[in-house]
Amino acid sequence: MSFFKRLRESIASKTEAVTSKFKEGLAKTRSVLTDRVAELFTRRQKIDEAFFEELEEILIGADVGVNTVMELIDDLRTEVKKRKIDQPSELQPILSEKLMDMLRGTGEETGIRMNPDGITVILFVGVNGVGKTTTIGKLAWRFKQQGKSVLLAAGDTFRAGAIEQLEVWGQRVGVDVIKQEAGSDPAAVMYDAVQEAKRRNVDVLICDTAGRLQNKVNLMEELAKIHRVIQREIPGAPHETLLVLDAATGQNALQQAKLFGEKSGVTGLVLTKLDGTAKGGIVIAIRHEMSLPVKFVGLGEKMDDLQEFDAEQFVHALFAGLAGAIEENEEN
Ligand SMILES: Nc1nc2c(ncn2[C@@H]2O[C@H](COP(=O)(O)OP(=O)(O)O)[C@@H](O)[C@H]2O)c(=O)[nH]1
Ligand SMILES: [Mg+2]
Repeated sequence: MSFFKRLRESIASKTEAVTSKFKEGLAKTRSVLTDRVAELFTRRQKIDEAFFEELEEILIGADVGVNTVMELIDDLRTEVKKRKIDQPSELQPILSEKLMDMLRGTGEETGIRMNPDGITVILFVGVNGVGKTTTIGKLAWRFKQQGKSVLLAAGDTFRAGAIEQLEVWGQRVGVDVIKQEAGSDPAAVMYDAVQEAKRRNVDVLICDTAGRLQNKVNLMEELAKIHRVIQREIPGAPHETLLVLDAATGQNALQQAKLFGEKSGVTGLVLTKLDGTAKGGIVIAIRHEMSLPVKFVGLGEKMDDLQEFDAEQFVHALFAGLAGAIEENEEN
């Protein structure tokens, strides 16, 4: 059996596990990344400096990030020397493998870290419009599907319509929302919500927050205060502080990750709007440059459009068909 046949079969068996939604969601990124890589790998007959330069350009163009690309290209150069490879097609599986290594990171647990004895509190942070409220709705739905009881806290008291938006999600999913009037102190809302969560003894409390970046210092102070209130009422909480990033903003998302990640006790990332963007390469940059796990990715606006992140599935969804495309191009 040819090398490509074997590779294709191994990819096929793995991608069976990948939902079609995941692949669909990455379609735009595939068109700027995978298709261009396939074209390069078939057009170029030899691995040389010009080949590496073009590969570099494609990866940077797909928002993989300059630092990450430089490191990746250096690694590939080393492998090419070590394995005495000179055909681009031989490099393709190595590229996939390297990307997977970068995405896997240090192998921290995926999924939500649950409180083994009591209420699990999950706090959502991130700037306006990235998808916090939507992700909370989707996550609440997931927990409900698992038979867990959920309560939501409307901690974005700042943005007009934010409380109502969370309530709409609450109704859709069938969970209650603890709220106060618009403009009230978010820490007070959190206090109320924690009391109510304890009184009802729910499994999960998910807290929304405001994300007004124009007032960075205040935002960080507000988040710290929310943390303190929750911690005081439930020791060990919040069990997760998830930073939501809009993948469609590309390098901006990486900047936000650096800004928040350092200060606000973030334990994991959610990358939204991967559907509809060609900048999916940003996931690789963020994963590589931050020591935070990507917990979920958002692939649409509906209830079931939240996917647990899995490095292997991500790379397979991105590169499924690449080996086949190269082989096909070569046959023609
Ligand atoms: N296509 C797509 N849209 C999303 C996704 N997540 C959120 N959105 C949309 O992004 C907009 C802002 O979301 P919202 O939850 O209000 O952001 P927040 O300000 O951070 O709470 C809304 O129109 C959402 O429907 C996603 O994964 N894919
Ligand atoms: Mg919101």
